[in-house]
Amino acid sequence: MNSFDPTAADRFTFGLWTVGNSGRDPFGEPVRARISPIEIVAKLAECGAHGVNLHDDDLVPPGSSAAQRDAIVAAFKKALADHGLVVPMATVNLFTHPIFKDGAFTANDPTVRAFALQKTMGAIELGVDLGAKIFVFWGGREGCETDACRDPRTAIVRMRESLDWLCDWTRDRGFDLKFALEAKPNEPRGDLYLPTTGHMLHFITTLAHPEMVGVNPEVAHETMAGLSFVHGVAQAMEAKKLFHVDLNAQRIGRFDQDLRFGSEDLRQAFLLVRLLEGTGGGVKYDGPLHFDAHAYRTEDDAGVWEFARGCMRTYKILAERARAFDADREVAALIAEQRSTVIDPLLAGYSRPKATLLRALSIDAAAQAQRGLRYERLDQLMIEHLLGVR
Ligand code: GLT
Ligand code: MN
Ligand code: MN
Repeated sequence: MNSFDPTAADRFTFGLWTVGNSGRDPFGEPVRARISPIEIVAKLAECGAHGVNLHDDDLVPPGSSAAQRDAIVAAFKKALADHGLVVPMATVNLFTHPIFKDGAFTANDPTVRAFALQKTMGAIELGVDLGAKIFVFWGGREGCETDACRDPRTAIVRMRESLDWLCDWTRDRGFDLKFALEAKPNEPRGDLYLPTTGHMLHFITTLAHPEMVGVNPEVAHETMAGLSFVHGVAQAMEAKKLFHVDLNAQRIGRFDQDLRFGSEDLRQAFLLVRLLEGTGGGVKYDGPLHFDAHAYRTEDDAGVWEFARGCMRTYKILAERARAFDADREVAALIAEQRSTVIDPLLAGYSRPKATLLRALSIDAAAQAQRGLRYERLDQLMIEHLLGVR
């Protein structure tokens, strides 16, 4: 074992649906046989993961009787205990069943919305039973192909009604659970409502219990829209709303690829790990590090576990590279921002005397504009750390 091999202390988690992905896509049938949840638990523990997350339907097949459900859950709990794995997060599948073809919480038909709430309450109970402290909402069908079908404002109102309802119900049941909202710009719907982490962060401020609700940003989702994932995560952290994070890799302009963490855009992956680990300063993220990704369709079962180990090792290698980067004196000197004991205090917090002083400041804009900021050197140093030559 070397220092990049994962251990439970690293807080790495995978979903049953991730390592359990059978390689089915819109153009092709599965290429791998189903791996049972119990086998997944054993294998993840062997690979050094800390936890496993699930949708209600990943563990308990829809249509199971209460007795079947209880037997499945008991066997799963035993496997968790035998292998020392935990379930930090649970979620609900509100996208596979055809009833959700027009959405779940935002569907026009109130019967569908009622079914979505019923299903979510069952999934919350299952998650709490397994010890989950975070419940993720990914509204895969909460969108449309034609905006003629529904006023998009109505969709937002329905989303709020559903989340408020579920927050109140969760409180009423006395569950110790937080909600994390996951944004995605499109796919499977033409457009999804609340398409980015920023949209979600504002939406949360309009809820009845905003303190219960945060975000679960996913690398692939922000990147699909061509946005900076690092900026989205940073905004969530600054707002103390990063409750969970979905790590994977993605190329801009493609379908949701959910690739092995760090396998595309290493530079963004490095900056993300640096942000989460706080090596450059600021508060470190201490929640679960979840890989919402799956192995290439070319792989057999051995390739799946190779994929899982790869996600975790790359995260740890990048964390080590980030520490080295931020411990580099030349880097620190280049990053040190300019400070002024005269100007800085004028800019923070308005007062009339400050406004007078600020307006009277003599600033040589031309001289200021001519200063080179040496970010080329800084970025090259980052690349050299990333490439392991410094
Ligand atoms: C689905 C989706 C993910 C979500 C999962 C949780 S399900 O795989 O693509 O981004 O996080 O519902
Ligand atoms: Mn996700
Ligand atoms: Mn995805």
